[in-house]
Amino acid sequence: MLIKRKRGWELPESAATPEAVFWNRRQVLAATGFGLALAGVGGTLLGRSAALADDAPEIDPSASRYPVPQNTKYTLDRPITPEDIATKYNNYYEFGSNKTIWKDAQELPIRPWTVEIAGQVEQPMTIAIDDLLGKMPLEERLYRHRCVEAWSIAVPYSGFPLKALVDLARPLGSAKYLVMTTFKNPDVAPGQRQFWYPWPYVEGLTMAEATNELAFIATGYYGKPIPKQNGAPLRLAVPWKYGFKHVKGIVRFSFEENRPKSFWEELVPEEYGFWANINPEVPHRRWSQASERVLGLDEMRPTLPYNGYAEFVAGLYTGLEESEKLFM
Ligand SMILES: Nc1nc2c(c(=O)[nH]1)N[C@H]1C(S)=C(S)[C@@H](COP(=O)(O)O)O[C@H]1N2
Ligand SMILES: [Mo]
Repeated sequence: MLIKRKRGWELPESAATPEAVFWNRRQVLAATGFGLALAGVGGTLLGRSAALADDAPEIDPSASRYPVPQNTKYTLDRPITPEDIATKYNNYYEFGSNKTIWKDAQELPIRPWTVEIAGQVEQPMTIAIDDLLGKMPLEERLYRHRCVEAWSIAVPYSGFPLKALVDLARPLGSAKYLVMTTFKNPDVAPGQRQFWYPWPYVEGLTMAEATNELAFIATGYYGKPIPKQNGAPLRLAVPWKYGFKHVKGIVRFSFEENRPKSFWEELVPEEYGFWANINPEVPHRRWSQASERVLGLDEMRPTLPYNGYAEFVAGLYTGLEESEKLFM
């Protein structure tokens, strides 16, 4: 029972075992609304497919959208990090506090996935991820990523400018901040059973930051749908800010009048704040931020102000230096 392969969400040749093909077909049926019809055909069949589903590779229904054209405006000063490193050395506390959560993150179901647009907007709405992807202008960008822990990577994200989502949401004049929230599902995310963390993970930007051209929502990585460990189906990328601002697995965009308290700020306010702009001259309370370990190269490199993106974003902060802790 072979299905003709013509779309990205279908399987690569190598993976097309009979089980995988069956699983594939089941997903197609579910996606087109024929799932119920299949259920009517026979419980045995369905039962068997469910049993096989555990081993079958999961097919991301957005795969046919990638690769997308590259926006060449954003350039790197170093080679792209090998994909195998960027997808296997991660921070995602929902799945554990070590760097090797990539396997555990596969437990996260990413379909169906509904995104809520809420707060100070003309019309609050919920939208299914694949409908949202269909509305957004997808492009690829090469960005540097600098973690507050002083390691860095350089990666190809696919996705859309956050401003496109803001335009879709039509915020009211009273909206001052955009607050983004990660899923909460302790059944699949063991870290979320650790009660001392303030789940769900929350991050925020000012409206000026959110509509800056660099603010990006990544939905793809290395020319494919973004892997779960990197924040599927959508995560923030704000490359002038430390990595912890790059909230993963977003389910909610809320436009707010008041500044949110983000996950790390709530947990360790002496060390992590709202702004988190990268500045080599402002050390972390426990280590220097002057240089960074470039993953994949056996190399330390000096960290640049705003991670090298000052020309795009430094102007956002004029006049705030005195009153705000911009660099933690
Ligand atoms: N929901 C959530 N988002 C998160 C984190 C997290 O623990 N939970 N970690 C952050 C940190 S500290 C970093 S450095 C980046 C890492 O992204 P990457 O694993 O895709 O490189 O994700 C950020 N987004
Ligand atoms: Mo980080």
